[in-house]
Amino acid sequence: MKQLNVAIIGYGFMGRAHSNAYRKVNNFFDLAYQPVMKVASARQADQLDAFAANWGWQETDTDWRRVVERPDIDVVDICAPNNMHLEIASAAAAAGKIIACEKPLAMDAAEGQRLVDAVAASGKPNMVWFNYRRVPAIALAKQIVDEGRIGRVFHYRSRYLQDWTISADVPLGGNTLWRLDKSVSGSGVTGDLLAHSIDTAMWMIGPIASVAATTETFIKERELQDDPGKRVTVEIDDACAFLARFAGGAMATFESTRYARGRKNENYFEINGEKGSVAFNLENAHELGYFTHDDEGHLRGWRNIQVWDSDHPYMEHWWVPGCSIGYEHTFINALADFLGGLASGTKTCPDFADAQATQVVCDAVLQAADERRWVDL
Ligand code: SOE
Repeated sequence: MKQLNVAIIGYGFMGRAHSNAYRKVNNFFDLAYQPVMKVASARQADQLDAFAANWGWQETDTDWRRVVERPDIDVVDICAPNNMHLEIASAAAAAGKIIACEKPLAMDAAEGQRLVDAVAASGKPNMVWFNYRRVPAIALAKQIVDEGRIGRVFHYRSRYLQDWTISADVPLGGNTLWRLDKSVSGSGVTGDLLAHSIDTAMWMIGPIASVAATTETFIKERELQDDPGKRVTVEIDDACAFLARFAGGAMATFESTRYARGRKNENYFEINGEKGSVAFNLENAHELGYFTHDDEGHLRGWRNIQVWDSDHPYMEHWWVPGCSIGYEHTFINALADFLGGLASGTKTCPDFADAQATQVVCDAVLQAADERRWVDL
């Protein structure tokens, strides 16, 4: 196996999810490459050291610039907050590194385009961790659509619902709540959650041609996490709903909020075609709903496919049939695809250009909401 030295920048939720993937990927997938967890970088030395010790990163460095310049580093993995993606990924591209970047690609499409140009100039492989493409049931939905089993698509229906910001006492900013600070996140649910939905939708049925949207910020002021007592205006979209028309002719609805009491991470979509439909909900991640009109009339009905057999996407790499896999495995599957692509020289994961297409839609959605009109892409 060829070794690939990895540097990870950031140690939050995604830092942990990616670290777990680097640790396990060669245990489950037969690959030509083996990632070596060389160095972890973040600003706060004590927390960084604890993170590195827990996950097995060999070294730490609080200066990401020094890390990115190291000649022994092959891959730079960016898990830092969104407002740092541009600077870190640009430096990594200039240093000729392979880049794996968390979603969304950037703060907005202007930044995203600069990153697409930077990786094009470097010519090195790159990917963005839209991990939900690697949920076996979502990959199976894609297979069913690609096999033509649902036929011409009329409708795409999507919602991504959470409830963790309902309390007005949740502060904003700092290490853990930067997603609520627009200057760090770029946007609210649009960039954070709808980016997943848009990526999945365009992967399934092609590009989005136009959007009309509405957004809301329910809690207008919050206390700063790092400066208790100081209150600031909340600028992110707490909720967003948009209509879309796909270039292929399908119409769509997308909804996202962090104010759906009881919904923790409901990432749902349904696709209705001429011959059939598929439906998926991340809260029952090992199941895929499938309806086919091809069945004989008296047998017609929604099937609930348990996606845990070895002929389902990814599942031959995991346990015996009937043993489902979970959230963390989607990152391992994504990494396995990426490493497989590096070995074969083929693109296997959403790359910066794909993520930029999503970023452009996110920008158009926010513009449509601001200007209360349809925006063409
Ligand atoms: C937000 O709560 C969040 O962690 C997103 O940032 C992730 O991308 C999503 O997968 C789960 O929810």
